[in-house]
Amino acid sequence: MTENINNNTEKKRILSGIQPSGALTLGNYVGALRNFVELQEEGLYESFYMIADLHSITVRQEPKNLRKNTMDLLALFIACGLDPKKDPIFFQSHIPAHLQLSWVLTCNTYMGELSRMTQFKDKSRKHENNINAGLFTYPSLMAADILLYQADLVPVGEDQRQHLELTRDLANRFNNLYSETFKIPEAYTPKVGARIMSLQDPTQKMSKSDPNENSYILLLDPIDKAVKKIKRAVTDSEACVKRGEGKDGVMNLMSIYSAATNKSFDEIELEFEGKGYGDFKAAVAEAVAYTLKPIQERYNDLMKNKDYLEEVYKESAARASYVANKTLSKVYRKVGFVQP
Ligand code: ATP
Ligand code: LTN
Repeated sequence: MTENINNNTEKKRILSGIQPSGALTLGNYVGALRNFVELQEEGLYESFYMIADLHSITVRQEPKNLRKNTMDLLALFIACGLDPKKDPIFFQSHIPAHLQLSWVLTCNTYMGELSRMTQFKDKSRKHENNINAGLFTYPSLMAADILLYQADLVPVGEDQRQHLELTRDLANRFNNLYSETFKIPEAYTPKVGARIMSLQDPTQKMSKSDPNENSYILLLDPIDKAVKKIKRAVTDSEACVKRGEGKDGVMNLMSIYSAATNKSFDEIELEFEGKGYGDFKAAVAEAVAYTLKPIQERYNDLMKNKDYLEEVYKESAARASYVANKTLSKVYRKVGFVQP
C-alpha cells in the first residue's frame, strides 16, 4: 500500500545545505544561496535550509574556526535575503535524526557507488593525509539530509549533481526493498552560474579552499579587494568579449556579470562590442560590488545581534526536527527495529 509520504502538506518541499568549511565565495552565492532566496520569494515551496557542520568535519577543521564559520554562515544566509520566519535555517548537528537515518542508508549504499563519487576522489587528492571513512560515506549522510524532509527539490551547484543521483538511487532502493517511504528528489541547478570558475585558472571551479586567494571572491571580501581580484582575472590575448574556444576566462567573467545583472550572454556581447577587457572588467567589478555591498551591510548588522541568531537556530531546529523525526520513526519501523 502506498502511504501519503508528505502527510498533510500541500506545498512541495525544498532542502539544501552548505558546509561551514570556510568563508563563502561568489560561486557558492551564485550556484546555491541566491537560488534559495529566489525560490523562497516565489513562495511555492516549504523549505529547509541547513548548515552542514557534520559534513564539514570530513576535512580537518580548527574548532574555533568551525564555530565562527558556522555562525557566519547563518548570518550570511539571512543577509543574502533568506527569511527564517518563513523557513527554518538550522545546524545539521542539532538534529540527531540526520545521523540516525544516515546509518540506515549507509548500510544500503554499495562501496562501488561511493568509490565513483568525484568529490571523494577530488578531496582525497587534496587531503592525502586524511582520507577518512567519513569522507567516503559523506554522500549517504547527504542523502539522509534530503530524504528526511521528503524534499522534492534540492537547489545546488553543478558539482553536487552526482550526489543527488545517488540519493535518488538510495531512495528507490529503500522504497523497493521495504515499501514506499521516500519522495524521489530532483536537483535544481541555475541556468547561469551553476559552476563559477576560478579567476586564476578558469578550468577549475571557484573554491573557498583554493590556496590562491586571487582565484576566488569572498562574499565578505572588502569591496576594493574584490575589484582588484576581478581586474587581475585571467583572460586571453584576443581582447574581444564573446564566447568561444579558449576563452574560458572571459566566459567565466561573462557568467559572473550575467548572474549579477541578469543580462543574457547575447546582450553582454552586444554591450561590449568593440570594447576591450579594461572596460569589461570595470563593468564586472562594478556589478559585483553592487551585489556584495548590501549583503555585507546586513551581515555586519546581524553579527551585532547574537541573541537574534541564537533564537533563529534554536527555533529552526525545533521546526525541522519535528519533520525529520516523523520520517525517521517510519524508517526505523520498516527496517524492523522494535519501537522504544
Ligand atoms: P570546498 O571548496 O570546501 O570544497 P565549496 O566552495 O565547494 O567547498 P560547498 O559547501 O561544498 O562549497 O558548496 C555549497 C554550495 O555551493 C553547493 O550547492 C555547491 O554546488 C555550490 N558551489 C560551490 N562552488 C561553486 C561554484 N564555483 N560555482 C557554482 N556553485 C558552487
Ligand atoms: N554536499 C553539499 C553540502 C550538503 C548538501 C546537503 C547540499 C550537505 N548536505 C543536502 C544539499 C542537500 C556540498 O558540499 N555542497
